Amino acid sequence: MRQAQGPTLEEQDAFIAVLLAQPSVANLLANTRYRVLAIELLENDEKTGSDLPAIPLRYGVQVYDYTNSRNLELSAIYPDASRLEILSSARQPLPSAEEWEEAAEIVAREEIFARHLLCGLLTVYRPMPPFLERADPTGAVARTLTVGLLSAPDSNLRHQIVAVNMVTQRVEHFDTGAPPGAHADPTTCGIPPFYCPAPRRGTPGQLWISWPTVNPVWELLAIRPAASSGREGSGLEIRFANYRGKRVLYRGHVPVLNVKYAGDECGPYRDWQYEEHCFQVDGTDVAPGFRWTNRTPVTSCSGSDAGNFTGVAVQTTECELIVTTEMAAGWYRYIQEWRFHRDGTIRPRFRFAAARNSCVCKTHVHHVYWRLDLDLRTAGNNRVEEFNDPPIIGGTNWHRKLHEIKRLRDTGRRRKWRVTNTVSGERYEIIPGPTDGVVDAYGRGDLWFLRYRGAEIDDGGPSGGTEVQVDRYVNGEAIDDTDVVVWYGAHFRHDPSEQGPAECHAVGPTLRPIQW
Ligand SMILES: [Cu+2]
Repeated sequence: MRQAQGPTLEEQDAFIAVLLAQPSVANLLANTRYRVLAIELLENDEKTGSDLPAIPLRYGVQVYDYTNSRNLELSAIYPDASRLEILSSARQPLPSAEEWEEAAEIVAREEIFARHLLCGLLTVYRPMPPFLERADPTGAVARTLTVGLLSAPDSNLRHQIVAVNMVTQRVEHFDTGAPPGAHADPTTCGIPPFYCPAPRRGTPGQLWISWPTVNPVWELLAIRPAASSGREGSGLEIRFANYRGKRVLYRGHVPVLNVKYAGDECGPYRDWQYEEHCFQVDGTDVAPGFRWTNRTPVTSCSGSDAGNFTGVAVQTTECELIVTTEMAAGWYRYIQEWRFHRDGTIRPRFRFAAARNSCVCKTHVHHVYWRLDLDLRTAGNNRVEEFNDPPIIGGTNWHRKLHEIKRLRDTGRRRKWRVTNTVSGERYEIIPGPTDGVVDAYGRGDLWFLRYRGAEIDDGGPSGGTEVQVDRYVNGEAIDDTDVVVWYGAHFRHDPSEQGPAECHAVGPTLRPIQW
């Protein structure tokens, strides 16, 4: 185990201070009220052949200027502030923990809530959607965050979601009890919420892991959600994973995560995968955001939203290396795991829970999309084949994928896939999880096989709606015997009449070595 190279949090903060002190920035922010909301890594994923995270690092620092209702993106290559670029826009970055805490304080100052909050008859929580995006005729958006107010069961108070204008510091109520796209009524489902502040987006934390310590079979770089890539983050990210000295996975992550309700009673939502939520991990801190443990971490799947740690738990058993994280998006809780078996099997897993709210009482589907950049031994010379029984092409069970394509799971044909190095013969199978769901129009697809492109590390962002946009990359490029990327979608139907929202069911495929 060793800490990966890169700026520390202190070095990152010092760099932000230098950027803010540049005359061009200082002039724009003079006499304004502003806040640094996030540090995004503006990444170029072009493969260099070296197993080092991209250096130089291009940072996009998101600074929100409340006085002028605008967002300033300061982009610069660390640690050089001289070629700074400034982009001013009406973009609404997601709130940081610090910003949401200010919104909650504004709510607590309201006379009608103050006493009830103090006496515990009301509890604030982070709802969905996280902010309201209402532009005035000039195109400016008054920064407006949402705050949920849960009422104690024995009180006569109303459960509602209010909006807080961060510029005027005024609280807005809704006749329906909630802003458009959400619900708040007396019926709630989920576990009691526990607030724990998430580290700011961009907070560094990555760890090289070799396991077992003696004669390791697995070597990989794990990146905490706060530092993950992609426009919405991509969860607990795995890079440069080698099994017995040979590359399996160049990069594995979750760039897209959606929630879709029947009849759109709430949402649909596109969530984010960089906000870490606390869970219980007892062990030893080995790097910022990484804790080594020999006990199974206790996540919100246990029914408790509280915890003593945010980041990534590293756990080993007799046969597995398991890395686990818990994330939050509004009231949703996501538990993500990567399990690396001694026999070479990789099991990426995702579980779904929620803190108390009214929306999750209604049937909804969680759509989770992994991006798996498999590089079996080498980046190039990889071939994808599909198995069907009964066959769908002639009399043969396996057929090659020649061009980029989207595919569906088909349990009736025991459909599965395999990726092979055409030169040296290493081979992994991709076996769908038995409960990875049936795609609907909103979910778009189950698997996509694409030609690797360095600019395609997420889906490029939503287009009009919130749906995954991987289809935009399917444009007929040849994929046989090249560098291939697999996207894998799972669709988990959450029906509260069949199971409580706190029950956690795992979805995800199995990647198994056949020849190594
Ligand atoms: Cu759910």
